[in-house]
Amino acid sequence: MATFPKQTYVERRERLAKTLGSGLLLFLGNNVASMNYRDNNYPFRQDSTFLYLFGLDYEGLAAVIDIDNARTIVFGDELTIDDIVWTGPQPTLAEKAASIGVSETRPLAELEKYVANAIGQHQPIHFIPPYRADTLLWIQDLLGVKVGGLAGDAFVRPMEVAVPSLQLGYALADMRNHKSDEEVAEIARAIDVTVAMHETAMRIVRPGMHERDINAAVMQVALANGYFYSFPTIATSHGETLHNHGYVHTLQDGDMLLLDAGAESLGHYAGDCTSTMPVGQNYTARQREVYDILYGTYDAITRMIRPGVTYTECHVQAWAHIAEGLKQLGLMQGDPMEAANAGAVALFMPHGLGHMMGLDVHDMENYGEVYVGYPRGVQKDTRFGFAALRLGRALEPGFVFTVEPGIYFIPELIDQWRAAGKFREFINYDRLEAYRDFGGIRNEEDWLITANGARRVGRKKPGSVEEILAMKG
Ligand SMILES: [Mn+2]
Repeated sequence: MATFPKQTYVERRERLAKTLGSGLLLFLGNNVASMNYRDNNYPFRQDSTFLYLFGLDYEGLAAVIDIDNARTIVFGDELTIDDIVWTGPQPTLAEKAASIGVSETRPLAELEKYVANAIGQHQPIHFIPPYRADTLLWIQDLLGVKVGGLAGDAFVRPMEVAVPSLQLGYALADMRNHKSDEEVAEIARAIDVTVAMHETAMRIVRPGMHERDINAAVMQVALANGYFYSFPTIATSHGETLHNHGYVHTLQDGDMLLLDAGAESLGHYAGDCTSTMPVGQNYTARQREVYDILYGTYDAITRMIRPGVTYTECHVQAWAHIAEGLKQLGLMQGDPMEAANAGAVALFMPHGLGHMMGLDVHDMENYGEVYVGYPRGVQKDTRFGFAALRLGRALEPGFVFTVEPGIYFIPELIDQWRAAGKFREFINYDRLEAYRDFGGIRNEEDWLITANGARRVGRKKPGSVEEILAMKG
């Protein structure tokens, strides 16, 4: 039933309890979310923290780890005959709980009493930030107070507002940031299907197709493997719009298609890759020049990542590499490293170099990015470009994350910077005019930090010009 053996979940919960030391840890599973009326639902997706600790992929569950009273309880209800008629039989609650090493189960209605009793005893209650409206209301009902946004101390009576627990967020982020071998194997399965999605697009794309055809074709690959997507696919000839979810353009000879798509495995681990391929038989000479700068940047970063290197350094190196290349094209000038450090290359790459990946495609972003991607107590650099870096900490063995440099020509941003006279010492705005209609390109693959280096997770995706053109046959 669960993705991993029972012992995996037992060990995770024991380790978490040991790290926290005391208190009541409260975990609410996800419920089905309605699309347009109550019984027409989005596909069910369990909460990732619940999956990580309890592995049970069913709606309507909650759980507590009551450290002070040394008990772990799964709360839920048995199916009614109506449920069984409409949605089929399931194991009993006791069987579900036993499969992940929990021996105590109770009806969902008893959760309220259990939490009320803990509040009455002034027991500190830890929970993670709710990101769904119904979960927020559920927690507020259970605690009897409003829940605030910013994390802080555990809730204990008589606080008037409860906030997500900083201590719990850091403890979980530390565990989930370091992937075990069995997690890496599951991520590799997601990536293998992700790579097949990208290869399919490279094989079929041709002038006259629509972006929606590519979206459908890559989704077909995920679904035919029994998988789903780990985020809504981006398939566009306008890659300069970073999150382009339209699928409205007809693909023409001379266009490039940017595909940012990933599969989610049966165990709900994510893959996340981006490819930029020519729609016709080849890249134009100008596209190839810029693409080679991009892929050279990607390649240089993959040689740089190892334990101890900070991802902020990698990000600035990627910017410097891009500046060096754009200098060759006459679009930038001055010292590439200076341009990178000053933030001038954010004009061409306004997003971060990558992010953690695991049960969530941006792993644990629901806890808050700084808990996951930055060292404790460190706030993000708020300058344009730097602020978009989701991962900025020193890399450690077990980290799985994306390497995804991009080069974009965003006319509105170019105009704004030019009008403001920004970084004139580094950017040749006159030469840049000829690239206004270039679009945007990105290459993204997923890497694991090992004891003394790094390795790709899963099968290699075609990334260089030669590899991508070879897919066209
Ligand atoms: Mn990504």
